[in-house]
Amino acid sequence: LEQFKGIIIALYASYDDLGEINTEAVRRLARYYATTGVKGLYVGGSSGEGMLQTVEERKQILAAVVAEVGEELTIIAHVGAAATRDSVELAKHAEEVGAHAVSAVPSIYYRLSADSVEGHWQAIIDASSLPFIIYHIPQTTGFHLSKGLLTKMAAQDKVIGVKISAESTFELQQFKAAGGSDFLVLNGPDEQYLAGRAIGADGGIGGTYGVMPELFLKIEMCYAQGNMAEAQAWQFKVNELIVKLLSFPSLYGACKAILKLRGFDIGVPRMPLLPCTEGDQGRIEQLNAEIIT
Ligand code: HMN
Repeated sequence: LEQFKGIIIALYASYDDLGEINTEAVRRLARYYATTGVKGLYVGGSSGEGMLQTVEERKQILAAVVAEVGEELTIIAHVGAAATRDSVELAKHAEEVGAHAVSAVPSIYYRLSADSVEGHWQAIIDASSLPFIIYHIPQTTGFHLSKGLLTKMAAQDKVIGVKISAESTFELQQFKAAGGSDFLVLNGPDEQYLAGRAIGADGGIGGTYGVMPELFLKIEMCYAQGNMAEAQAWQFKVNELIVKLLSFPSLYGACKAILKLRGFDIGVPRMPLLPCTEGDQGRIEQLNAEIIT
């Protein structure tokens, strides 16, 4: 499980000027991340706009990522979708192209019972021989994963962990305890990376890591060395930056605008997510300067 412990970047989607998938840009960005020292990439999740893409597009992106950096980085394919059959198809594809694990949110839109979500996840788990990481993000899916269901799912060998984007670190600790010592818990809220680690997370998957991987690696390194004061100072710096990132029309629009300044043109987020405007450019440049100093 070591390959899943540490800093895992939730990869942004790369589009061309027409808004179509740009696999060349996907590869360039993934290649760059492979040089930063992070553990892996989480493909097609919230930051990856998987929910705004067709099944074919999601396959294209994942295949490009694995082909480019699959030997160097741990690649987790997020296959969550509204329809179970889409998720099943994506899970099969993830195994075919050589991803290292699959992960999924509960099916979205319908208000679902625990049995229904369990069936959805089980179908995805059964669709491939890859390990599975539950994605718990109740604030967007509306589904609250109970400790009971988590424990039941974790009893299967293939279910190796959970990514928790809920803000309660108490819940994170409870899930870790429920899953047992060899069950991975990955922190979701980047603002609480250090808090998550301190209470039991094995690492994190985050959407803001992609514009400041070095800073998250510093938090992680200081924490691993037992240097809490310095780890905390880095987390505080990161949080100041995140507050600013969240002040733009969309978080991903801001992250993409920042990467563009650094020579990675990955387009703007798809509607309904809002891009940054001309008027935001000055503040984007300022924020980029703050991140890199
Ligand atoms: C993903 O699936 O793309 C991310 O890993 C999800 C991640 O937990 C992010 N949550 C959301 O986007 C809802 C965070 O990284 C989040 O972007 C960050 O904490 C800033 O609030």
